[in-house]
Amino acid sequence: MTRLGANHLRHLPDGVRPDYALASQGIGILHIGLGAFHRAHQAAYTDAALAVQGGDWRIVAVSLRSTATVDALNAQDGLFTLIERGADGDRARVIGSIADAVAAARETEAVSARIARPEIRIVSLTVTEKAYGIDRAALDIDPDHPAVAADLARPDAPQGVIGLLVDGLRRRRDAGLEPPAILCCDNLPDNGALLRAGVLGFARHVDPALADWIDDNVVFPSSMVDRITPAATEETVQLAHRLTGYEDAAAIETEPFSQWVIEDRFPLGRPAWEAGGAIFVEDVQPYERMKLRMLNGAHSLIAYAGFLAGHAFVRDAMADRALASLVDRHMRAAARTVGALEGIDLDAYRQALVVRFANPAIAHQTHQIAMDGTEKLPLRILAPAQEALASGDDPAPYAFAVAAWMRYVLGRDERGDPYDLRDPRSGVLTRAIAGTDGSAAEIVQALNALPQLFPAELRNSATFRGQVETRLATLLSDGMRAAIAKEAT
Ligand code: CS2
Repeated sequence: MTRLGANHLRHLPDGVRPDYALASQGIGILHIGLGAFHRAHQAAYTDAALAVQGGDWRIVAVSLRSTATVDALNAQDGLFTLIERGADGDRARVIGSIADAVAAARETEAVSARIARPEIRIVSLTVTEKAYGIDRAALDIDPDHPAVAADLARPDAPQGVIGLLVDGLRRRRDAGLEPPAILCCDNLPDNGALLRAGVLGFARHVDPALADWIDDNVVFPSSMVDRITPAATEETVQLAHRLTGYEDAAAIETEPFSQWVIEDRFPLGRPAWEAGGAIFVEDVQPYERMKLRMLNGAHSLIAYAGFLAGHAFVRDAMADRALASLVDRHMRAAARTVGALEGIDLDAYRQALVVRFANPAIAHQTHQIAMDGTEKLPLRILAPAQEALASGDDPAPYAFAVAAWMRYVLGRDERGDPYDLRDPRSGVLTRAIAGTDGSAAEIVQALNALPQLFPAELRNSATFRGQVETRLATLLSDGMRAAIAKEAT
């Protein structure tokens, strides 16, 4: 098998090969978080922009933890195959926008030093919710977050996202250069403002003058990103080989749909991302609410309820009619908290989500989405639940999702087999559960009492607690399938 690489590009058919001369496009973006999502999303939009308009906008992609993807990409001159999989077939395209990949764990100074290089005009991020360590309520850093704590102790040798950004910006200021725009692409509401608060909070602790410079000079546009992208598997690599004829250890599969809504604030310029379909707006927040609450909220419901009902993949959960009806109910409830959005028909958006979730070609594991529940739940489920309650809407759909999560936190499936919770607070969760008598009432009480999880309005609402407890009791006594059937009638 021949490995994908720049000198084979000319053998690839039109439409598969990047439509521009890679070597003549310089670097303009440093991206942190080299997971599947970045490769299926921002890297693909940048590739489309380069094809249409060119420009020095190729990407240096940094992986904070893994070295395997970095090595795979560098062995392929940064090239990788993106496979779009839909009900009507698979389509492969080789993406050329990544110029270089860096493993932060191996090259500790490389990230901040690169941020300070003049050609870097945008720093973008997809590091997942849990990596930031920002206290959303205080709009400051969370000093107890492990990476934040470590970086506060050694701000000159940062390893976490916020520490790296602040150190990079410091070097940039010291070099007398204008700062890059910092573009958060994670599923967080108001993600630009949130990241700004975290970066400023950290800088205030370590260098107040730097904090002032950041405050005055650095822009943090918000963005809403969307593309359902499961983790790559051995099958992805085989499929890439079948479709292109080349071996590709960094191949990714994704759905045909993708969306990117961005605030157009890039003082040093940006790629023509419109070429890939990006939309530029004044205010991203309403789009983020829609996506987080309807797509991601429903996804979490599918993850917990589906996983425990024995559905390994989202598409299987959608084939379960009773569960699919709860997904629909959940999205309708979430839409009521979103409000009117110019140019968007929320009914059509919901219907499109049903089709996307059911995509027979995408094997998106419920266990993958179930990961990091303590990070995801407050944004996707608890925030709209709180608003529903305040506005007099029935919060039952959210109560069911929360009960499903609580059942999931027990860490054993209905056959008694254990599974990995994969949550940054899994130790805390397990200890909280161990201190109960196993009844729904005590489990609700224990999980409700965890700090920084349930908002006070929900914790103190007899209605919501009662709804969660009744549902959890059914789950414990009758199992998930019976609970879904009961809820759906
Ligand atoms: C999913 C998201 O894993 C998860 O939590 O809900 O990754 C989802 O697939 C993306 O946000 C889709 O854009």
